[in-house]
This record gives sequence, structure tokens and C-alpha cells, in this order.
Amino acid sequence: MNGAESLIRTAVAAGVEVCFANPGTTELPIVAALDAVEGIRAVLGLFEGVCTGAADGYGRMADRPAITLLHLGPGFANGIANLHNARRARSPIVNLIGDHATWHVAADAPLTSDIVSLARPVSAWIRSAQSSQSLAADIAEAIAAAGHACGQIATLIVPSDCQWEPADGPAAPIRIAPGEAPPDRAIDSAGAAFRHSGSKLAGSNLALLLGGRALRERGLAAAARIAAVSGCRLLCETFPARVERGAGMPALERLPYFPEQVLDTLGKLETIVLAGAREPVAFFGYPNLPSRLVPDGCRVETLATPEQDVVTALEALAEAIGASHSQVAQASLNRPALPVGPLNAMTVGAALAALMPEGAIVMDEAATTGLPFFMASAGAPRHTYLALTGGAIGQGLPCATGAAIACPDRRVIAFQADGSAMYTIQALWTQARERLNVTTLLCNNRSYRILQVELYRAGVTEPGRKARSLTELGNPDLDWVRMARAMGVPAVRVETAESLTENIRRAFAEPGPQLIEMML
Ligand SMILES: Cc1ncc(C[n+]2csc(CCOP(=O)(O)OP(=O)(O)O)c2C)c(N)n1
Ligand SMILES: [Mg+2]
Repeated sequence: MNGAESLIRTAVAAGVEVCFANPGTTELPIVAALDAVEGIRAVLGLFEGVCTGAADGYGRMADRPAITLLHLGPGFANGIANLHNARRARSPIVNLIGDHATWHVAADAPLTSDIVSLARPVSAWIRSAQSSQSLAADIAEAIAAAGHACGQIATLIVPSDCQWEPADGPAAPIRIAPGEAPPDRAIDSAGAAFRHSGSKLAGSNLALLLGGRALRERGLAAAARIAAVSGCRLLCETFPARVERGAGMPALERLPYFPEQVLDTLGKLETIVLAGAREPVAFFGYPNLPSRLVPDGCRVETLATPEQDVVTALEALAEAIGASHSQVAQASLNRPALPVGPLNAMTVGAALAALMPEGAIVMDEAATTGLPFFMASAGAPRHTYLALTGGAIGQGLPCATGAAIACPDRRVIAFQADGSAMYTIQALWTQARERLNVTTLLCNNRSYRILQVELYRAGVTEPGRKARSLTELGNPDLDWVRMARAMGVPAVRVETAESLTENIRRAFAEPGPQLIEMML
């Protein structure tokens, strides 16, 4: 057996089931090893950002890493933007990057580059493999690192001679230590904040800000019990990696995007308890607005950091304040009415919330068209919501692709803005080839609308010819139906809410991917 086969056998033994790949010559022994070993699916992405974004979506839904297989420094660099989003989402991912044979690096052949420097900002763990004999142990360690502390990115650089030289065999999987529990004093001091706030009425001055794993079912159940007893507000971070929501789940107030709105939302709070979320900061710096969005005089307690075991911490806090068995009001099923008339953010959001099936996974990269959907779907059937965590657009279609591979029995909805879609549109081809149940709702507003809004906010009320040209997507218009069909995805264009609802119904009833182009 060669190094590559020992690597793939070790990965499969450790529970890795998928490899999102865009390989080249330096990865070919690993490509061949994928055929030598049963139990791992090889998925081709036609751009590395599709592979890394798919690994992010897969990791968020499966809670274990997929492997990406990428080609030297340039291939990896193409995947960095979505690894940035994955790092913010704390997704478990193992990147395998092929490199020149160890003895060929000195020749400085055209594809030679400093891969470690490219990998460092997005990787919690990096190693350059040294020999074929150590590859099995290297990948076992990489997989363990990816699973550490809820999830992180591990990058293993594998010279091609290490792949083709002989190896002894696979290595045993490494047991992953459970996430670090927050210290008792964090729970004591959060508990004190709750007791201090006293009566239920006073509880509205107190908020639990939930993020990371706190937004999964168990964390939310504990948070809901805490809120039922204390009357505290339950806030959700602005861009959650994954939230379980809909009927039966507690209602959350999501922090808004613009800093002045966040200041407004948090304005009356006396205490914020952080549970798996970081202290809120502005997405960008603006003149006359602060970075830190905690109101003056508001106390901040950290119950658990995003890296700690926040679920255990929330359960301990519930216990500490006598909320372990409190009765929680369950949100009932409450869908919006089917919309009629022209398509806009309101009608599109209502149509999706009215029709999405139980167990849907919604990947929201709808940008300015997305907001009303979140409110409208609070009482939709149970579903999972995924957000763009790191602000690097081009994540939605790949992430939806990976989520669909992790959860083949669930309908995935890529709620997708047009400008953002164009970064990684090749993901549609992977969806078609792998026959994934992804319905893309494409928001065609023919613009980078958010940038137009930001220009306006900055006082540019009459943008000039160049500013318009840099924020409009027309001339020529993109034809999404033809683009989708060209990649094997059936597609239709809709101009009204009535036609949208009819086509959503039809799409959800059929297996495989589809795209609905919505003219806004
Ligand atoms: C990788 C990356 N490049 C560029 C940007 C800057 N940017 C932010 S939003 C945006 C345009 C978004 O347009 P679209 O996806 O059509 O959404 P809309 O604002 O029209 O709703 C751009 C270019 C970014 N955030 N990330
Ligand atoms: Mg747009």
C-alpha cells in the first residue's frame, strides 16, 4: 500500500465519508486511492470555492469533517474565501493540499508557492507531511484537530512523493476530547446576574445572546427554560452558522445587521449574558458609530465562549436559577398566507415560509431580499437555517450543495442573491451531477443592491456613471434560466407571487435540483 492509500483508509476508519475535490497532477495518487477504498464518496467541484463551501455546509449539518482535495497553492487560494466563512462558522473541515515531490521543490517549478502562508489564516492546525510512512498518522491527527472544540479547520499539505512511496498501513482514529466545560465561576456569575435582575418584569433588562452550538435543539431548550423563569430576552447572533427553528422551537430575536439598529435593539439592556456568541460588534466601521455595540453601562457576562461546551453551560445555568423543569410555551405552527402580486422581499419571504416542508434546510445568502423571510418563517414547520457567517459572498450555492450531501432526505433551499451567486455558480453543476435535492430561489434584482444602499447611507444620493456601473449587474442581463439549464439544472423564471408559489410547490414535489429565477 502506498502513502495515499494509507491516508484514505485512515480517514474512512475515522468516519470521513466525503471528499470534495478539484485535483491536479500532485494529487493523483490520492485520486487513485479513493477507488481503492470503499466508503468514501468523491464529489467534483468545478472551482475550489465550491469544494470548500460544500465542506462547510457538510460540516455544519453532519458535525464531522469532509475532506477537501485541492491543488497546490493556487488551487487552495481559490478556496480561501469560503474557508474564511467556514472558520467563522466553526465548521470541521480537513483540507488536503497536494504539493510537489519533496525533492522537486528546490527546482522552483511554475506551480511552486508558499502554501503554508496561504493556509495559516484559515487553519487552526497545519502540517506539511514529511514521509509516506507518517501520512496515516498525519491524517488521523488532522481529523482529530478538525473535530476539536466544536469544529475547526485542519490543513495537511501532502507532497506527491509521500503519496506514492510505500506505507505500512492505516492508523487508528484518535479519540476526540469533548469540548472544554466553562469554569464554574462563569456559571455562578451568570446565575448571579439572573438573580440580581430579580422579578420577572426586571428580566426584560437582561438578555441571553445565543450563538454557535447554543442554537441547536438542546441549547435552545435550556435557553427557553431560562427565559420562561426569568423573563429574559433571547437574542440570536446576526449571522448564525446553524439555527434550529420553526414550530416547537423558542422564538428568538435576531440581532440586526446595521450598527444603529443593533444599538437600538440592545439599548435598554442592563446585562447581556453571552452563551456561545461573541460580544456584538459592527460589521463595518462607519464615521460616528462605534465598533463595540454593547450599550454604555451595560454589563456583559460570558457564560460560555463559542469554543466551550455552551450546551452544558446553559443546562447548568438553568439548574442554578431553578429553571430545569420550567414549562416552556411552544411556538405553534403558524405559516404566513400565500402572497399575491409583485415579487419583492416580503412576498418572496412569505411564499417560501408558507410552503417549505418540514425538515427543510434553508441556506440564506439572499442578502437584501432575505430579511423578511426570517420573521415570516418563525412559525413554519421545524427547519434548519444557515447564514453567511464570514461575509465573503459566494458561499450559498456551495454550502447548500454540501448540506444536501450531508442530509439526502431533507429538502435544501438555496435562498440566493444574484451577485453572490455568480462567484460560485458552478455549484449548480455539482448539484445536477450528484442529483441533490436543492431548490435554488434566485433573487434577480440585477444589482449589488446592498452596495447601492451603503452608498446612499454614506451620502452618495446621486451615484455617478462609474459608481452605477460598479453596482448594477445589467448590460448585459444575466440569464439565470439558461445558465442553470446549461449546467443540467431545470429552471424557470417567475414574475409574480402567484407563479412563484405554483413553481415552488412543483419544485418541492420533485427530486433533484431546480432553480427558480425570481424577477424582483
Ligand atoms: C468575496 C467578497 N467579495 C466582495 C464582497 C463585497 N460585496 C458585499 S455584498 C456585494 C454584492 C451583493 O449583491 P447581491 O449578492 O446581488 O445581493 P443584493 O445586495 O443585490 O441583495 C458585494 C460585491 C464580499 N462581501 N465578499
Ligand atoms: Mg443583487
